[in-house]
Amino acid sequence: MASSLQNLSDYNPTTVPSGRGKKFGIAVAEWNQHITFALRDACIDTLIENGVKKEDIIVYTVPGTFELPYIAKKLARDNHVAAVICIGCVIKGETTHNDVINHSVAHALQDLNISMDIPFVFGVLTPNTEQQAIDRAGGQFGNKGVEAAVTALKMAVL
Ligand code: DLZ
Repeated sequence: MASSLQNLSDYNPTTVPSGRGKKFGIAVAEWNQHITFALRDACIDTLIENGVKKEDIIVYTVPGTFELPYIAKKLARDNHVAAVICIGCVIKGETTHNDVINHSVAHALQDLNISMDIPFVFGVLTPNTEQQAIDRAGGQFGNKGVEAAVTALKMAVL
């Protein structure tokens, strides 16, 4: 379903496992930080709302979305986390950089999902326009950071 047909911030709390006692990692890109930091903050709030202690959320920041898989792997290796949430925003521009970054990051994170023992969540926005990103970072279609946190909480108990 397109995110324009559902609100990314809507979830049924009764279907979300508690994160009490668990640690979570968040890797966030600085590029488009007016978007990514809004996703990060909503992600943190949602984890806390669902029982995770603030001190059990480890946040690493990297320059761009392309760097997310490297730091996500390091975060998983160096900390006893139940899941790593990767947050970025690659906006389509005049060149094909967005295709290159989005595909490589998606593949790298999927490889980590298969090769490591914890889940890695794809919290990367891939919009065609900045407005589409704003709409999904706390705007009219909610906040993808909430969706990413809920996904991590659900995956962490599987
Ligand atoms: C270079 C670049 C460009 C053009 N656009 C974005 C973007 O929209 N979002 C993002 O997260 N990062 C972008 N980057 C930076 C790359 O992710 C990466 O940081 C650099 O290519 C250095 O490896």
